[in-house]
Amino acid sequence: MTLAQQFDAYHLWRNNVTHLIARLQSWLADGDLLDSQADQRLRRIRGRLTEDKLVVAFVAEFSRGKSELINALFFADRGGRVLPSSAGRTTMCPTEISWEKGQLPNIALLPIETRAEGASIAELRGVPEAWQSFPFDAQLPESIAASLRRVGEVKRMPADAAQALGFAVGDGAEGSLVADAEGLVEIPRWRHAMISFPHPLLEQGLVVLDTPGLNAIGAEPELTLSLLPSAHAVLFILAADTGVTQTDLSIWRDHVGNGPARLVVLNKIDGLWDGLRPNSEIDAEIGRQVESCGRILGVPVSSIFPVSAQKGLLAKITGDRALLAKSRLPRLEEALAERLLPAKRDIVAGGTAAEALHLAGEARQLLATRLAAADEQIGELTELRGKNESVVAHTVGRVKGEKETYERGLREYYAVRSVFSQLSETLFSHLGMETLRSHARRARDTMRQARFTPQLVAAMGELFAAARDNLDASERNIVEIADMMHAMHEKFGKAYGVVLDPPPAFSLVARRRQLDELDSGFRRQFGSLLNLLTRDKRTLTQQFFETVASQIRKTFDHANRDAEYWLRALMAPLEGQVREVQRQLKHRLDSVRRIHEAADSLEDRIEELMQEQSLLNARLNELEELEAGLEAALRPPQGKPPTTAA
Ligand SMILES: Nc1nc2c(ncn2[C@@H]2O[C@H](COP(=O)(O)OP(=O)(O)OP(=O)(O)O)[C@@H](O)[C@H]2O)c(=O)[nH]1
Ligand SMILES: [Mg+2]
Repeated sequence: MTLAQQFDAYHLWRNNVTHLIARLQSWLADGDLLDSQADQRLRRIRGRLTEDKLVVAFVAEFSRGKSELINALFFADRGGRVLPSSAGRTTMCPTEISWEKGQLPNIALLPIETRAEGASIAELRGVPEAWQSFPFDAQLPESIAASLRRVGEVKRMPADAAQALGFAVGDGAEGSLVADAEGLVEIPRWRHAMISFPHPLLEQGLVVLDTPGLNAIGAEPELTLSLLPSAHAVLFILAADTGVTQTDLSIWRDHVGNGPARLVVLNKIDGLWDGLRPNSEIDAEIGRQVESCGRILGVPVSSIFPVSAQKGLLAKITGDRALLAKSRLPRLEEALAERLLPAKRDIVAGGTAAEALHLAGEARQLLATRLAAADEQIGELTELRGKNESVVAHTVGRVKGEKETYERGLREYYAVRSVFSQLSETLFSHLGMETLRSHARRARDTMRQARFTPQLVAAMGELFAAARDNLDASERNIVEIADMMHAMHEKFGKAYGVVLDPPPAFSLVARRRQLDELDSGFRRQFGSLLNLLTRDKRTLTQQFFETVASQIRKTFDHANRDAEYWLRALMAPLEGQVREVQRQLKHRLDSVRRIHEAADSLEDRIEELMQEQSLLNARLNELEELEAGLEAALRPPQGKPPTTAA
């Protein structure tokens, strides 16, 4: 399937899931089974389903053909180049291309000077005044080209001013900038570009992230520590004419790594089409190059895609099918589609499945309790048929006794609930944003006073250590809470014959791993950059620090949300059942009392209960059908094992 077809299939699936969840939501509301928290939860799930984006990032040393590949993969239908692509350095700043209906086609650029202000790109996204915006006419290729060329704009400034913005100035080694005779260096004019470009794939939620070559990559920690790690797929591009150079290798190691959704592209294979050798020989040579790249990067050859972006683009524009096949672009397209969308589907399905099905399960348990109570009452009342007044009085006494015993038993439940609240509070004190903020404040102060690199790194190390300690302490809390609730579920279930699904498992392992990845990414990147900088490490250090701190914040934020959801999922079913059993006992007592007082006829009451019974059975069937629909939609497509995505 092509990317466009995969996108269509994904959207069909997503609309189906959204529709099923909406049905579940209204069904729960109709049956009075939806509390406000659960309602909010379902709303959020639906919001998440409609808003989701898919980010594909292109990373490489300069001039490997990133921009050309983007043009060939996504924009060939425009009949020419959309992104500028030329020899030497072309793209000077990270460039995000996306589209939302109703926008005007334009390019918004963030001046490089904003680096000195300490605000992150993420923060500045919400500040339109910080950006310079240039609209273009998406129907006119010249208008598009003229506006998009701005991503390549540079400016000259004194070396120390450039250093104050976090650029490395040196002898040109490892991408450091070299000052000219007047002491000026050339730096990118913009820090980040956001292009709004009307396009069907972009409208479906695709976001393309083009990046500049090495030195500009490394100098924007937010790109490398935040944008790239969160991309759904990263394409790393090599060129057949250069092979894997030292800088390619360091970009690969520092910024791409080998997460599951990483694809390696060996571009410019047309350089080998010399017109003299037979195709078989050329193919063999491409095969050898692919193998050698695989060996050096440590990836299987099946993840390496030899292509010619330029010929692929040309072939698409001129409709030359033979050339397109020869460019091998279609295979890359397929691989991208196959890895990207199923992976995305699994992530979305995973999150959605757990939450929506859990809520449905809670409702099912409540209905089951109601049904069991109706059954029991029918039995109880049927026994009273033809019995005298004293037997009825005896039954009233028995139900009353049961109700009192139950209410006494609830004391234990209230005690557990209060311990639960205390433990939850402790959990949030470890996981809380306030704690994290105070760690960050301390680390920031230490960094300000630090004068040498090891001190800087140590201060960051302390922040990571503090964050880890908090996750560990939270994990211990989680185990304690889980044990207690497990016992409570079991006890309650046994005592009242109520069937409760086992409480959901929860752990912070994934968050812990995020933290570890951030830590090692930071160490690698910060370490190699600091070696480059001879003086004025302040701006860069500050940028690194703020990026890391905000990523840790994000991790904790997620952990908090997960924990909140988990605690609710632990307590809500129990709470619901406690109330339900209480209500049922009250009903039973009321109805035998009324029969005793001859206010109601026994037969009428039995008839009523039987109607309720069949209504509950019908509702349970409806719910089961809804659950089955959701489960089927959320199961991975047949024949394909679930993908693990980055
Ligand atoms: N022969 C050949 N040249 C290519 C191919 N792909 C790109 N190029 C050329 O390589 C040069 C660099 O391409 P770009 O797309 O600008 O490379 P980039 O990776 O975006 O480079 P920066 O933006 O500078 O980081 C341009 O002159 C392209 O025309 C290809 O498949 N074959
Ligand atoms: Mg480029």
